[in-house]
Amino acid sequence: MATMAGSGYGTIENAALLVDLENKITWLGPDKAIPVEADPEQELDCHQRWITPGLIDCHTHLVYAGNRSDEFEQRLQGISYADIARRGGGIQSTVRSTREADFEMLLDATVQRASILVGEGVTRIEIKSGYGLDLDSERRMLQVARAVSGHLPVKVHTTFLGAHALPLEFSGDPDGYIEHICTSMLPALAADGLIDAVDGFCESIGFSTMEIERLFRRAQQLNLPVKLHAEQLSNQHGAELVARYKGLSADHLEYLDEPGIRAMAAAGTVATLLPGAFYYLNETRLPPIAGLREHAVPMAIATDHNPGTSPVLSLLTCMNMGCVLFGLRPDEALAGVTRHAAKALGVDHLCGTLQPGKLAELAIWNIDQPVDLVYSIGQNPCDSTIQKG
Ligand code: DI6
Ligand code: FE
Repeated sequence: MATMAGSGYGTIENAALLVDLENKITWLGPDKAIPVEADPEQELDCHQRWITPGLIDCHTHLVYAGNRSDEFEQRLQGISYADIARRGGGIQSTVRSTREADFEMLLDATVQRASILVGEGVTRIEIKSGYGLDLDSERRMLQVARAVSGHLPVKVHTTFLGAHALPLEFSGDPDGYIEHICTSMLPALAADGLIDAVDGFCESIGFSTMEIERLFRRAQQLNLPVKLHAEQLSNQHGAELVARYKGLSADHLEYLDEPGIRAMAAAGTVATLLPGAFYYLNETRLPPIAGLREHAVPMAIATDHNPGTSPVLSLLTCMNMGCVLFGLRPDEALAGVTRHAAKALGVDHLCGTLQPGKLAELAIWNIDQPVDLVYSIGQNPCDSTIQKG
């Protein structure tokens, strides 16, 4: 068992784990040391497989309609992501398709995508809105995200990403759109209980730090935690901003600088690395891994699954990319999709490591050692997951 508690993998050989009827871990250790008074109602023999915490994909845009493979082809011909966005493609293209899609179509597509992640050991997923950009469409996206856990053994955390792009109705008026988000969309969707956290796209082709700060102030009034797409394509000092609001995470971070790292370290904000987007955009600027390590900023890894910059549906592949492209150690990659991903969702007191008192959200693997999880691409060593008992 790799408990992922403490440093390294937290390995226990020939491990056993006791779970109560509320799906809480009550004890774990070497099987020879199982307390004599334990008299389990049900036993599951994992036959020498490895057990890890269930994997957590803490940054996804799983709900959307349409297809953007044509843009992939254009990028391969040398047109940049930012240029495609300026020509009305990019996020706007997915907004058009998503607004037209009804609840059932979106739910079908989302459950299909989520089931691929779950089949690779994922037991929790964060899902963002942000392809609706009007109240009804954003609500539908969040309702779809919430409905996923009724179809699969996975827990879903919903994030409101109304500040993803400027909808055409507000063309040339970002202030008006932020105002609309703050006075209408955000409070209404929060009142519907559809928002676990608030996110934004802080970028020259997204929203400025001043605009994002207005959003964060409103989120704070509503007691909603914040996170941010920051320093992906340029350094906008978004990481410092989200750290000032004690944000859960700053995500992407290729252009993060030293003050940003220090601010995140002081605030306890997780650095969520998204190597899938780095890979698909052929980015060459690496996130400052050495600086993040030096300042002990917890690093999570997520798929950022979306139809534009990261159409990858494999968290294991992203762990491999985190190692090969970003230079993470395999144990850091596994911590990035367990302990640190749980912290990025604000649920590290509940899951992300195997420890007494935490939930028994487990992944069971056909591997010889934990490094096998990141070693190969395209093999799926997941035997099964346990979620909700
Ligand atoms: N950064 C990203 O990588 C995605 N959103 C964002 O803010 C891209 C979303 C898309 O291209 O559809
Ligand atoms: Fe994203």
